[in-house]
Amino acid sequence: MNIYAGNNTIAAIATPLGVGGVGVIRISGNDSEEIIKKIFSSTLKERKLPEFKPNRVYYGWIYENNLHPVDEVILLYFKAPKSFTGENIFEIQCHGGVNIVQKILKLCIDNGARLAEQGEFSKRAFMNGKIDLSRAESILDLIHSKTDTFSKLSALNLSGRLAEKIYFLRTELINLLSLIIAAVDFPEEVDEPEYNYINDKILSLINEIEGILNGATASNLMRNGVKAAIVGKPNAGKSSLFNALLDVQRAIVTDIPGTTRDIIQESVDIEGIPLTLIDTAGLREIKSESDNNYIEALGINLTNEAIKTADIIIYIYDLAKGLTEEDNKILESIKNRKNLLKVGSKLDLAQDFSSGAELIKVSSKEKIGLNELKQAVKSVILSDSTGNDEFCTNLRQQECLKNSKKSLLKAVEACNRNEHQDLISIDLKSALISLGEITGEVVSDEIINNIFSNFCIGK
Ligand SMILES: Nc1nc2c(ncn2[C@@H]2O[C@H](COP(=O)(O)OP(=O)(O)OP(=O)(O)O)[C@@H](O)[C@H]2O)c(=O)[nH]1
Ligand SMILES: [Mg+2]
Repeated sequence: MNIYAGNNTIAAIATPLGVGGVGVIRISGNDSEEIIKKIFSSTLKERKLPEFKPNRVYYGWIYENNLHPVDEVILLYFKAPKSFTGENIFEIQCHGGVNIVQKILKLCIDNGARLAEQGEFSKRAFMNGKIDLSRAESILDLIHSKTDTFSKLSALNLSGRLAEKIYFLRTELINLLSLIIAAVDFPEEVDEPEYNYINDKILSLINEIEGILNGATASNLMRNGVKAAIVGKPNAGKSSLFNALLDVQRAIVTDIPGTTRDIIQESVDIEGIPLTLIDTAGLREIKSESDNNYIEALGINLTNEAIKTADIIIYIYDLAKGLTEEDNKILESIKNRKNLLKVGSKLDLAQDFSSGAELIKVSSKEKIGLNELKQAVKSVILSDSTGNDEFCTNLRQQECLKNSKKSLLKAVEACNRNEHQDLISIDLKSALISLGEITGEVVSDEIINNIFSNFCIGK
């Protein structure tokens, strides 16, 4: 059933606003065909409409008053229920200019559509049973993913990996509940299942849930990324290392100490984990109050802020000069920081190719030691994660899994105390509800609205 019956046809620009080859405007709802019929014609000589058949492509013109051309377009028609939203959808592919797409959208709205809210197309797809909640969330992940690994995992969820697993767990739980409830309701006819049997079944479910939760840290890291700040005294080679790790000349490099005044950050993919790399201003004490120093002092303040918020500190000193008093001072101020990596720079000048356990030696100029540094960053990141990424989950889904596990543990305890099975079934039902929240079988409007409000308009 289409729960949006009535005049509630929505339209939005589905492509990013800007100049591009193609712009797409999407219309979804009962009136989409009526609206299209008012603004589309196969020719401009006379008003001519094709007979719209589903899954066909139509060529023609979007026009305004008296067949005045707006743009030459391609129309795609998806008929309910075989469309993304489960409703009648028309997609107008026009030329990708800011004015054109906005004008066509306005025509759709003037002729009866209303502007879609954020995520409303995906929300309708969910409400009309086209996708479950975990698939809808994976669309969001896919759009925002910054690394190849995360895109691949999100695409797997979109294909139903997590949903199928949850469906399997729910089925197991429903089967167990059925045995218990049948015996509770019909004690004369049905024997209650053995406590050992119930216990084993619940433990195996807990085990499965823990398996999914093992990937939680890795999932969160891939979704949110980590921040690493490169810190050291002026001229230590921070910007050079920053550029070398990014493999582009992003930050200015000179032999003048105090070159970098601002915080520069860029994202880099460290084996599937998005790392925000931050180049900072060289740390030193500023004594005089000249204008020049004032700007540098502002930069140093920003650096100190960056140090506070970074997940990883890459501390760097010049191997050719050795550890100076200034270096030691900086090191002293950050020595208690978690995830501190020490890097010796300009290895090509130092001619010191020995390797130390604590120190990673690099030459940004000769591109030596960069992979070693990346590996060190990666192992710091993964140090508190099992690295299990079989299942990719978000915080909301993890919370549901944890709640489900909690209820199952309570059920196990009740089982061990040989409680009345009616009581055990209450905890099992709670566990079932928590699992259902992941895919959206049981979920409140508030949660649904919250999820879809993170989508962009047109998605
Ligand atoms: N030979 C050699 N020179 C390097 C290397 N890395 C940096 N340098 C030189 O060291 C000088 C300072 O490098 P930067 O990367 O600007 O140093 P920084 O730490 O960003 O300096 P500030 O921004 O002033 O704090 C420049 O002249 C670089 O060319 C290296 O690996 N080998
Ligand atoms: Mg610099």
